[in-house]
Amino acid sequence: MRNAMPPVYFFMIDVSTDAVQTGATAAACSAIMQVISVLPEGPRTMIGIATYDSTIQFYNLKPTLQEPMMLVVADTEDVYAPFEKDVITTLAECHQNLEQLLEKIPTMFQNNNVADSAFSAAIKAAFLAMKSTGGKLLVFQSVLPSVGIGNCTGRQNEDLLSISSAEKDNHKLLQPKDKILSEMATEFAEYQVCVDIFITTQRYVDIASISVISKTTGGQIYFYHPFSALLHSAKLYNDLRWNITRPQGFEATMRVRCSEGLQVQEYWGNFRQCCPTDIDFPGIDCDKTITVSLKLEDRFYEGSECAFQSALLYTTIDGQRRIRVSTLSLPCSNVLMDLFHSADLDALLSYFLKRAANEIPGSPTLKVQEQLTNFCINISRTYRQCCVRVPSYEYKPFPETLKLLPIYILALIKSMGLQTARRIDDCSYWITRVSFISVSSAVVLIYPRMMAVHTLLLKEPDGSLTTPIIPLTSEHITEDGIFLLENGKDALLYIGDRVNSSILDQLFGISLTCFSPQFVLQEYDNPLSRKLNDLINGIRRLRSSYLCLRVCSKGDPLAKLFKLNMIEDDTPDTFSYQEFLRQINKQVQAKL
Ligand SMILES: *[C@@H]1O[C@H](CO)[C@@H](O)[C@H](O)[C@H]1NC(C)=O
Ligand SMILES: *[C@@H]1O[C@H](CO)[C@@H](O)[C@H](O)[C@H]1NC(C)=O
Ligand SMILES: *[C@@H]1O[C@H](CO)[C@@H](O)[C@H](O)[C@H]1NC(C)=O
Ligand SMILES: CC(=O)N[C@H]1CO[C@H](CO)[C@@H](O)[C@@H]1O
Repeated sequence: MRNAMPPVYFFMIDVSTDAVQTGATAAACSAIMQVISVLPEGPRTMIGIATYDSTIQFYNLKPTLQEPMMLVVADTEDVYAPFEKDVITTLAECHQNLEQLLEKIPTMFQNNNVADSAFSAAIKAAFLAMKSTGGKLLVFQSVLPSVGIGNCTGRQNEDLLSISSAEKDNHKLLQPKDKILSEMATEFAEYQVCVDIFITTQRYVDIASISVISKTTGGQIYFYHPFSALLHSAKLYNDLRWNITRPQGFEATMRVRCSEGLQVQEYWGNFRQCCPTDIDFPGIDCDKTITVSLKLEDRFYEGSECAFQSALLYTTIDGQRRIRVSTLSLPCSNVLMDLFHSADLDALLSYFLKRAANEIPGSPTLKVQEQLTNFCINISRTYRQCCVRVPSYEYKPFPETLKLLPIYILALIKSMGLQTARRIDDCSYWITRVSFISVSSAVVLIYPRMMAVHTLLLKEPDGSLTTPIIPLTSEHITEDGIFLLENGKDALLYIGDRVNSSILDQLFGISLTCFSPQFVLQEYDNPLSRKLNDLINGIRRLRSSYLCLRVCSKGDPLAKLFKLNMIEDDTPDTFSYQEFLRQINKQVQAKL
């Protein structure tokens, strides 16, 4: 058995024309600069850094050199890496040279007129340098991979995907372009290299192809689109910081077992699976959820118990090997009503979400939508058949525990992954994101929380920042109020056009007509402003995610997005909640 892995962090920064000119390169350098101090301390922590456009530039950070020395890799077809010892150094040793380099990169490339990106070749070269140790590769990428191995050119340039378009197979654009990147990813995983990709872009970058790298290596995609240095720099820094400081394991492997009669059917999440029973993660952290679906193969008897056990073997940052075992035992029942009474709505939604995400790239969207509706119909029908046999039960379409199932399913059908017209990258990003999110994040992503901020701000200070959640319908939106919508990733503040201007002045320091799309919330020295900032920061802490807050009012383009989130309303091509319920009931009646 080889020695426990040291924590190795390798940063790769896109320096192509677009990356530099949008401020993405500078934002990446500044974020890395700020997180150096929170990297794990100790002599084992190693670091490497490279930049790339159509070629790859490595840097030797050895303290014996006066300044960092650039080593260029120009072959992007048959990629090689410079000598490992030259490009990966212990952090303690190279701190100063690293800071100096990060400061210089934006100016070094400020007039770079190379627009092409050899993204895949660059990560391959970094992988070769890290191969003997494994570790985390953090890539900051801004343009479509256009040259060298694993380039993503030659697909349709069309950015929008519409399910109503004549093209029947257009869901295929949500699949990876070819096998090159997925083969690379499998090799990375084998050598314990985990890849996180921070996509800071204003254009289409083919996330469908790129995401397989993170998905297979236990990593994560971060997506900032349309990238704005003003709007996204703080988020980029906070995401990176959290990414680096959150509890982290390396070279992990996991297996779920259960009692005889049950069998693991499928695992969903970000990992590599080389045999049916085990899944491997070069990197594992507290934000990654693994969903396991089970198959019932045999009968269980009333009063017996069935057991589930998951075992996760991993290496900590300090090089300790650990096994975490979780065991759960549940009573069995043959009474269907018991099952309905103990149904877990949130878990069910999370399961439907992951199942749908898994199917979207492979099937026409309408089919996935229809299947979700059918699940809902089948559950209602089974429940009602069951009620008929128990006369004391009231005749309701769903049991109390699953009362909200239809609204969740409708929300899922209207979500980014299944909308009728969407950007390909937005949809691909949605798919990669939902594949590993926790049950509680899944619920708020699908059915965002809306709060009336104006009532909260006017409340007497009692220390609590909780406020009732408002159903997502425009009936509840009034023009004399301020409403916050958050889904765990983004936050949108809608400001009615009759809100008292003195309140606006205290909260934002400007009047309603002066908001720009680049508006960044600040804290002013007054109680209202402090309350609003506390509320937003409270949500950021709760979600372990630095929500990017945007502001809109009547007539803005962003107000349209706000309106789209009013899931219970109808739109020209979707049902309202009431219509959806009627539809379900009609079909249940027909099948009873
Ligand atoms: C893109 O990749 C293909 C192989 O997938 C290769 O034939 C082609 O030359 C590459 N294009 C560029 C511009 O490097
Ligand atoms: C719903 O029930 C019908 C009839 O039992 C079955 O054929 C169908 O596959 C079920 N659909 C789903 C999505 O479970
Ligand atoms: C706005 O609020 C201030 C102070 O709360 C109040 O004095 C003023 O009359 C209000 N203005 C309007 C137009 O309601
Ligand atoms: C926004 C966010 O997730 N911030 C976290 C970053 O990491 C630090 C240290 O672990 C946390 O305290 C923050 O909450």
